[in-house]
Amino acid sequence: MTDYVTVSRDGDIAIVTLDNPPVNSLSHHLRKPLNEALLKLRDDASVRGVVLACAGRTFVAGADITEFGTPKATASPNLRELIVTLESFAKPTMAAIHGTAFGGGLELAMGCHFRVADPNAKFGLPEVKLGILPGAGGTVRLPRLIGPEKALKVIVSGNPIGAKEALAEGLVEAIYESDLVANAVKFVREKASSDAPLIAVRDREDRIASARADLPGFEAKAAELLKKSRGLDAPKRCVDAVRNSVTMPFDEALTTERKYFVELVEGDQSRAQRHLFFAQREAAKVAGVGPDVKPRQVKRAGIIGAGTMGGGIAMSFLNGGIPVTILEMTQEALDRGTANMAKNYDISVRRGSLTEEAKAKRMGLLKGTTDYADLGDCDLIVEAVFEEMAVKKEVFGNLDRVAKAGAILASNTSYLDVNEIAASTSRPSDVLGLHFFSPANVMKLLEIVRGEKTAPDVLATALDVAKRIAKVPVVVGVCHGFVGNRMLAARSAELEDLLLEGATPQQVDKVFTDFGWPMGPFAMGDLAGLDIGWRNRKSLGKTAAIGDALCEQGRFGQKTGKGYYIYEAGSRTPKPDPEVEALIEEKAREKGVNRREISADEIAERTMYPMVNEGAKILEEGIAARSSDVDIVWINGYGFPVGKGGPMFWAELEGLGRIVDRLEYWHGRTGKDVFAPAPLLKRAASEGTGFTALPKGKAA
Ligand code: T1G
Repeated sequence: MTDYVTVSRDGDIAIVTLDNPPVNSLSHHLRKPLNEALLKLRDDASVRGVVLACAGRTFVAGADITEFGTPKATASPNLRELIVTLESFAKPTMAAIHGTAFGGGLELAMGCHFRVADPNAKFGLPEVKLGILPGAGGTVRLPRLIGPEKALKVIVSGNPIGAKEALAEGLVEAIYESDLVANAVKFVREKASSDAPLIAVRDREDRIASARADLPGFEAKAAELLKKSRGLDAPKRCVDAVRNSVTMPFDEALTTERKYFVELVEGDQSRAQRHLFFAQREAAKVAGVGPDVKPRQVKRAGIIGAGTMGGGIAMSFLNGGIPVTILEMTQEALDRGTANMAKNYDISVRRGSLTEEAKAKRMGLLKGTTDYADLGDCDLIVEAVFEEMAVKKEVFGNLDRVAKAGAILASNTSYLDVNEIAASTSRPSDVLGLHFFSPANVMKLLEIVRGEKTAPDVLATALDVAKRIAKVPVVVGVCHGFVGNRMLAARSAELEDLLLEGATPQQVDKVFTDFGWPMGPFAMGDLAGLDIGWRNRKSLGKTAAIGDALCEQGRFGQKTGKGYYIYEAGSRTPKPDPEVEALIEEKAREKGVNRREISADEIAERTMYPMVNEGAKILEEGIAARSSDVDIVWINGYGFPVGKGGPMFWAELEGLGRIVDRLEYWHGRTGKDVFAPAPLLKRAASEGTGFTALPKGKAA
């Protein structure tokens, strides 16, 4: 039990220290004593100023999200009442900020007259990422401190700004390299002795007045920011609330902000996004890999293969500050690969998201070689070679020979059996899969494939490295395609037949984009390259009448200017192609398929429901430990719309009973296995428990 709030004195200045591990979130058990302490200090004539600080690793990181949906969230004193108490002070108040002043934490700090910070502090209002908006005055106070346009960017993106930017924009008064609280006390004492009037943030109008003069500029900025948040309600409400801070009196804007907050927090989108917040943290908690299992040290990584995947994986490590030795078979391939990596960094520099010196620093951590022996000092080696078992086994044979004792050997395979790869070495307990998603330096998901013999500390090391290279890890078991690609196969199984039976590529893709996917399966195929699937089918002795015909005509997608769609010179925008529709009709005739009108519901039922069904089978087999792990895979690896919480969370919203009924209908009509409802899905539907109530498994 900690003292959540302690009050100490430095002469005539009071220091109020909050202590609510792990991130000082504003739980009710913290709010109550804090409000009581502040009221006492406000009326204590011996106190001439107050500094608000936090113990532990960070200033207040926000409201306590675990209280949402419970009476505690709004129990008095709520956060808005706390801020009113702060703003009723006639003496200077200051927040001394270290770590991350996020959400309600930043709102609390803006209830103070002043804010100071340490150089590494971060400031943000990430509520939009939880499907809500700042609900304690953030949308009306932040514009008064840094201007509505800047505030709009912070609130709509949900991304933090650093201390330097906060100082430059006027969010903080000073940055102190050391002795943050002592310097804050000095600052407050000077203010208490000054004749200058104390102006609460709510009463600062200068930044608002100038914005009022240029509302069209504000609207243009808002429209630009909203482009990236298709289908989500919260970003739009964030814009409305910041606009209100400019066009409405403070109290009216504050009341309206509250109305928006209540509307959003009770909606499915926010429930979905809050589910994902905790699901991502849950996914990093792996059975048998508790805090007692220490990760191995990874000072240097080895990457085998400098192609698209190998180069992207190498960049992920370099971005995390981990030195890399990258190996190719020939100097020419090595030079081409490293040149591609430099080119990718140049694009980021041109975009302004990377500085030249940061690029140079990262490339300076890279060593290239064509000699396996040079991998001898690597602590972790990831192969990204051709997706063929024989090739993988040859590579691991070489690694077994040259890698030092204790080095972790990882395969980036998308489908193949990691146990079989591990068995081809003398050190199977040091082997696992690290499945990155293309482009590997961009996509957040990392499927950590746990082999039967993978040692716990090897998994702990993979989880630790994932955090260092800013990936979102999910531990999965061994099966064809693990979690993501196995479910993708189920989602794709009906695509050819849907075209033959009457749908067009653009009609199917529209069902997906209307659902919130960034693009539909056919546009995605054209982007990735249809020849990949074609080669995969041929290796498995499978055929796809339309997909094969397109590839036989050299229509591989965007890279050839034609695939399911046409891509006019240099454009990446898919345009429907009458030739493709004629090809589909011809193939349907050849197969004696009578084409018919196909509804959007049918398309969804024959693609997304089998995907959920496969997810249930994956849970049954223990390939994923939790349904929320499956959600995290799809959000971070395939662009599943965050407002729907991932396939398993969405399925519960959709109704598991309805999904079972429709799967049974299509199974009866077609006899196809992909529609046979998984027993676990039927049980979750009949017991009405949903997936989340099922016992938590351990990824096999
Ligand atoms: N409430 C409850 N628990 C939280 C929490 C929060 N706000 N933030 C983190 N945790 C838990 C988290 O689940 C994990 O628990 C542990 O703390 C460590 O977190 C009115 C309504 C601060 C940058 O959205 O961004 O304020 O797994 O693993 O990587 O307008 O946590 O250990 O049991 O993430 O060092 C707005 C969310 C809330 C910030 C630290 N604030 N948190 O990252 O640790 S809404 C946020 C973060 C709000 C107001 C509105 C990060 C972090 P466990 P962690 P980390």
